[in-house]
Amino acid sequence: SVCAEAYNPDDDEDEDFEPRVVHSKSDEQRRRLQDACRDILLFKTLDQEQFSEVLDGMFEVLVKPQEHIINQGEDGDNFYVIERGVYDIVVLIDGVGKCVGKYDNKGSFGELALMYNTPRAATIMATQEGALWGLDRATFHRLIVKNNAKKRKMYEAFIECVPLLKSLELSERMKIVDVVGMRAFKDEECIITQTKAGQLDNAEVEIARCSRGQYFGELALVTNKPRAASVYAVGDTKCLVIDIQAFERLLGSCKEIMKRNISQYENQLVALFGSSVDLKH
Ligand code: 1OR
Repeated sequence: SVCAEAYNPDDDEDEDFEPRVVHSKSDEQRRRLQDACRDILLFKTLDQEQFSEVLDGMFEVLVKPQEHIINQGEDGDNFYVIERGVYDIVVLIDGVGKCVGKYDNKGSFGELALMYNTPRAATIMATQEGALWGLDRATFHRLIVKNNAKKRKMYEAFIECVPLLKSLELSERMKIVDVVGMRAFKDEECIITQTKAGQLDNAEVEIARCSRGQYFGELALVTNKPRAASVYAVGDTKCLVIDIQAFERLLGSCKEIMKRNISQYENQLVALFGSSVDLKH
């Protein structure tokens, strides 16, 4: 007889018997690696043991100007965390390579082909000398992709009730869950700092409070302008965090909804200060 069973990643034990890859490192290398990985969102939901296995599995890669670390269309071999250097993100549009963004001395790339078994979605090119930390496909799969199944279970219900994400399909929402990290903030901790270019350092005024299911931090990403407000935790809080490239990739279709909110922000400012600040231009 034939028995149909739902896929359970925990049953998929084969690769657990694969030998663990350990690339030995000097204390100094390990310290640099740990620094580079501190803010990597994909690692933010791993437990300590998993995280230290990830660090064991990583190896240093030095790159030269113009070097292609990843070529669009190829199969995925490694995931990369940036230690230093500037990298262009180049995507073929109508057959022509176009630079659609860059990584500036921080961040990570190369997760998509490994997570979804797809060809590389972009070319990543070093614009100067740099250093990366690579993680091979099998280790990435064993530690990160498997953890994603747990993440989906944990955050699915929450993401369902975020109004901004209502317009997305389930599969799109799950892709967001795959790349978010969780960050906890203590009461009064500063989450975002307003950029005050050449202005008088005025006293801060509370203009709004966000709670469960709401979002902040999108304005600077939508308008490419400096941070327009500071954000502080009220009580101990937990936030799901998405990085800018994933934001562009996954929430591009939500930008129109977010833009509508900008006029609301402007109205709030008028109500408070009697004058408008142009947030959009
Ligand atoms: P990968 O394994 O597909 C290329 O190899 C990597 O570039 C990819 O994983 C991401 O980590 C990274 N679209 C697709 N991939 C991107 C993008 C991107 N940005 C970075 N990567 N877009 C640009 C968003 C700023 C959308 C372009 C249409």
